[in-house]
Parts: sequence; C-alpha cells; structure tokens
Amino acid sequence: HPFSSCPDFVVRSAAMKQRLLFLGPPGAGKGTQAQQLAESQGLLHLSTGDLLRAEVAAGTDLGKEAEAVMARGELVSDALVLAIVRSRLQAHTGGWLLDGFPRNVAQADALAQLLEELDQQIEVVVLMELDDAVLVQRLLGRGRADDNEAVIRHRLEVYRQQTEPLIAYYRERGLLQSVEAAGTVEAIAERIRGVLG
Ligand code: B4P
Repeated sequence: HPFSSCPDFVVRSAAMKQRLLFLGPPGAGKGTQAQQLAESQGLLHLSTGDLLRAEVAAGTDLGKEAEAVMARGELVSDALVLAIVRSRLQAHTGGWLLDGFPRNVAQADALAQLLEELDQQIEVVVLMELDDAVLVQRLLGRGRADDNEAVIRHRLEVYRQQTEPLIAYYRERGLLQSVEAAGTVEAIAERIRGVLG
C-alpha cells in the first residue's frame, strides 16, 4: 500500500472503527449486537428506539407524542428523534454506535450536518441483512408492545420505503459493509468484528 510506511496509517488501520452506524430491518438484531459491541469496545450506544421507549415509560411530553406512533409501527417525527441524537452526541467526546438511526434520508442528511458541526465522521455503516420470514419470527418471539403481526408487517413496509434507500446512500459514500444476520448471536458478532477491523 502506498501509505503503509506512514506510521499514522499503521496506527489507524490497526484500530477498530470507533464511529459506527447499524442499519437493517426491524428484528435483524441491531439492538442485540450493538449493545454487546458498544460494551466491549467502550462506545456510546445510542439506540433511538431505546431512548424513545424510555421517554414513553417516563411519561414525558415527548414520550406521549412518540407512543401512538410507535404502536402503529410508523416513524416518530424527524425533529423529535434529531433533538434526542443531537443532545447525546454533543455531550460526548469518544466513539459511538448509532443503532436504528438514521431511518430515512432526511435523518441521514441531518446527521451529516450535525457531524460536520462536531467535526466528526462516520467510519463504517454495518448493514444487517435477514429474510422477512425470520424477522417476523424473531419479533413475534420478542413480544414487545409493537410486536404483533400486523404492526410488524407495517414496520417492514416502512423500512422498505423509507429506510432501505439509505443502503444506496451510504454505499455511494463508500461506507457500507453488509453482514448476513442469520445464525447465532455469537456467529453474527464475529462477522461484524470482521468488517470493523
Ligand atoms: P427499534 O427499537 O430500533 O427496534 P427494531 O428495529 O424493531 O429491532 P432490532 O433490529 O434492534 O432487533 P433486536 O436486536 O431487538 O425501533 C422500534 C420503533 O422505534 C420503530 O418502529 C419506530 O417507531 C421508532 N424509532 C426508532 N428509531 C427511530 C428513528 N430514528 N426515527 C423514527 N422512529 C424511530 O432483535 C429482535 C429480536 O430478535 C429480539 O427478541 C432478539 O432477542 C432476537 N434476536 C436477536 N439476534 C438473534 C439471533 N441471532 N438469533 C435469534 N434471535 C435473535
């Protein structure tokens, strides 16, 4: 490699990536993998789904606004989600793992602008891919409030229409890495580590 004699290149290429996005359909296991990886790597795990559910549980105004939308399997407003992400990222200096955000092109554009303000860059986008039949089975097994079959089908549709365009968006920017999300939690974690090295 032309830069391989440069010490800075060696240091950076040896370290695991520190600023990551997890992308994929509902039930692909983003939350499951993100939690483990963030813990082992000392990254801030920012799950917009978890943060919204915490607002709902606390009965805040924001939570009241989000609750019905989430129960229908639709996306909470961009402004609301962005406010949550912005406050967390502004207050943090180390690495981070964004899980379930962005979920549409408007959110991705807003994130790009926020990161420019913070002088930070996404290093890799991990796309977790899995068949619909397996997704539905996993979510029915989880049994969260928004995990009944009709709502799951709707969330998959919302994913196809609004979130899937982000695959091309990040591929064009040279950031996308796909990982097969079938198999055991440990096997998938191993594949993810493989694309982060
Ligand atoms: P999220 O909380 O992001 O949840 P998810 O996409 O449904 O699930 P995830 O892929 O994280 O799967 P998990 O690891 O839990 O979103 C929920 C809602 O919040 C959205 O519908 C939306 O309304 C709102 N929201 C969130 N972010 C938003 C945003 N940016 N903008 C607007 N709205 C937003 O795994 C699923 C199940 O599979 C679990 O039971 C798990 O134990 C199991 N599992 C995981 N890995 C497995 C494996 N290898 N084998 C077998 N089972 C496995």
